[in-house]
Amino acid sequence: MKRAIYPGSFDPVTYGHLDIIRRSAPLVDELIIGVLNNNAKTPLFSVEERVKMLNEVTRDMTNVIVVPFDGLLVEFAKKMDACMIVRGLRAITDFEYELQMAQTNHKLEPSVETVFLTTSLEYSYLSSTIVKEVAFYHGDISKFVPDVVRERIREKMNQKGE
Ligand code: COD
Repeated sequence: MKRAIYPGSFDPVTYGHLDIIRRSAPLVDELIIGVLNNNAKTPLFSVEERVKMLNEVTRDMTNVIVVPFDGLLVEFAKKMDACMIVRGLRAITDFEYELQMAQTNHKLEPSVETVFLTTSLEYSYLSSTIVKEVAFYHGDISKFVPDVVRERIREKMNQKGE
């Protein structure tokens, strides 16, 4: 069985992430969305909340599962018996970090390859950070995230008293 990991923070999942998920899932037997738990940055959503949202928005995709992980990505890939890491590339600004990460991961675990999908034009500007910033200032984020995610962001901002 050919398994790939699509790892990330997904804080929260956006239409840009979903586009990569939809395009990479048919390339493998199973796509595991790996949600980083021990993020150095303080996330807006807990790992449980991020996993739940991802499960909701990928419900129609039969070969996609969502799994939280801690520690090194390559260790997680080995544990899940995955041979591939999928990453999305937006602009040249992503490239340096992605190259460094792919090369480090390959040095750590040569049996795991990183493959890149370039962003679809309509999502090339989109990031979780931008979504949170627009939401913080009460802007319309309906073009950036699915309805269920929009609702969770609204609830979260209300809880925080914004
Ligand atoms: N279009 C296309 N792709 C997109 C878009 C978009 N609009 N938005 C995001 N993406 C892609 C990103 O480029 C990335 O490939 C993926 O979606 C996930 O993005 P994020 O921002 O949610 O997640 P990241 O980039 O913060 O995830 C970083 C990891 C969690 C993968 C990384 O920190 C990690 O592996 N940590 C574990 C520790 C480890 O092994 N470190 C050593 C690595 S060198």
